[in-house]
Amino acid sequence: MRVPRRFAAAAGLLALALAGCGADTGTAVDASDASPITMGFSQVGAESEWRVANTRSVQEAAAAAGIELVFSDAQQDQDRQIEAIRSFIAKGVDVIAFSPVVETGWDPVLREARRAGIPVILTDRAIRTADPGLYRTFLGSDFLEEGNKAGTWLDDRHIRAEEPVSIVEIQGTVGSAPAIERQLAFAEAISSNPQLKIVASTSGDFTRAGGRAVMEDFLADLPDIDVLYAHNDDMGLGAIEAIEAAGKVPGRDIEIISVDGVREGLQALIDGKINYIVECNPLIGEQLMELAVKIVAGEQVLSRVVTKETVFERSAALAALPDRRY
Ligand code: GZL
Repeated sequence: MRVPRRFAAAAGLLALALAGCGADTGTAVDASDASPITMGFSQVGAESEWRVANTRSVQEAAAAAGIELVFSDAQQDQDRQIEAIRSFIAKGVDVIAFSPVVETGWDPVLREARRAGIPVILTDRAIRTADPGLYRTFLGSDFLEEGNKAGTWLDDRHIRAEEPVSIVEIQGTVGSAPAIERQLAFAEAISSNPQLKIVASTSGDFTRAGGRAVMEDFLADLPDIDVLYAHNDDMGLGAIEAIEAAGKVPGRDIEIISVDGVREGLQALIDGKINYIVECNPLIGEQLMELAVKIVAGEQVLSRVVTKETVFERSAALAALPDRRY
């Protein structure tokens, strides 16, 4: 029978304690007998190149760490994620990690995990809850900082604008932490410039097809668009298809700001079709596994671990593209 690492760790600690009291347990658990850690991981989906890279990072890091990964793709559906988490609890995994597709609605299932004694790690996206004890740590980007970087760049670029600058925004998945916070911080960053006006904002659900469809509608409905702010490269690239189909020049007729920094986004930046990209780093697999090992071993970890990220203009994109892993 598999001895879950957490029981093996506890048994090992108990054996050590008893030995210290002179009791000869004769059955000290050798930690090397313990099974590898089993992690249940519920992924949002495969909606973008960022997500594909994030999944690959988690899977490769689990293999490298000798962690048994039970992986579930929710296809951007919260009910499927809740179902997956319940299956991990039933399986008796040692730790659960997941990237919540939206911010709310997680308390009941996370309370079930807590009752089962299974620690939970949030990766990539945060949740909104009145009970932060439902998870041990949140490893992911600072989306407010990302939105602030995007807005500050645009504000600096149009600091002396004497005419209104019409901005359209293609948001990520409705209700998701990145969409909420990238929208909030961007609007805040441009709020002191009276010429910068967001004239339309709609969700493209972080997909290329969604970005193209939303941009087609914007182009049909709005006579003058000066800037597009896309919450990820995939939607920005879809929007570029629509802009070109409308006979306009992306990056010149319509300036484009995007988030992520996937290969194709950097290439579009180099080609002058995107003007600025705020990086959002998907390669958090190694950090996730390090956190999981510590938590299962009963060690304390920081409740918030922010991933390191940068920004790209054309020269930085040229330098980064050759070694870009995603
Ligand atoms: C951000 C992540 C977002 C990416 C998108 O951490 O949740 O979801 O920006 C992805 O590309 O779909």
